[in-house]
Amino acid sequence: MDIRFEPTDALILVDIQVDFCPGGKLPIERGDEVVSILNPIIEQAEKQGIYIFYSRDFHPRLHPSFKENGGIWPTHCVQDTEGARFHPELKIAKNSVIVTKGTRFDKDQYSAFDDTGLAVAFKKLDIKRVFIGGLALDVCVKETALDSIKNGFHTFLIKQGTRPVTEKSGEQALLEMKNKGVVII
Ligand code: VGL
Ligand code: ZN
Repeated sequence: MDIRFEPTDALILVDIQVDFCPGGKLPIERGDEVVSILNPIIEQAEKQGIYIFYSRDFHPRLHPSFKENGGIWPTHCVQDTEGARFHPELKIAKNSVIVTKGTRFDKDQYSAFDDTGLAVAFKKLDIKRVFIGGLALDVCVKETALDSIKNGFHTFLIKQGTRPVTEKSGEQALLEMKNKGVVII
């Protein structure tokens, strides 16, 4: 895919971490395939000097989203474990900014915009368009894209660069995003 970025664009790579890939603690089927699809886009963005934001799920052991703590997910992306690292082949660009989320003890944060201040940073940088890929389509990618729309950014989903937890909710997520104004590319 060839994206011609503009100076007021941002690229967000959502949660491309070891635990969300095959062999990880909350594996998404073929989740690792997004890396080879997104790396050339990251290179293009880097070449054009666009800011590239990498979100990471970074949970304390006591996180409320874990089944062992009454939540719905297997324990995953625990702070400072191997599973919380970015996929080893993911290109980390020169212009990269890391957005850490999921660190709170009182609630989960699926969206990279949820209580991170990211929208404020984007407004300061005069970001107008936001391109999004990563994991998982039906959870954190969806919520990030919907928050991006809510914050007034022209929002694009890089469809080939994302994978769902389940096929069915992935389809639903695409529909919901489209209905709310996300452009699927
Ligand atoms: C995610 C489930 C739990 C995600 C994070 O990044 O999509 N999914 N925590
Ligand atoms: Zn999580």
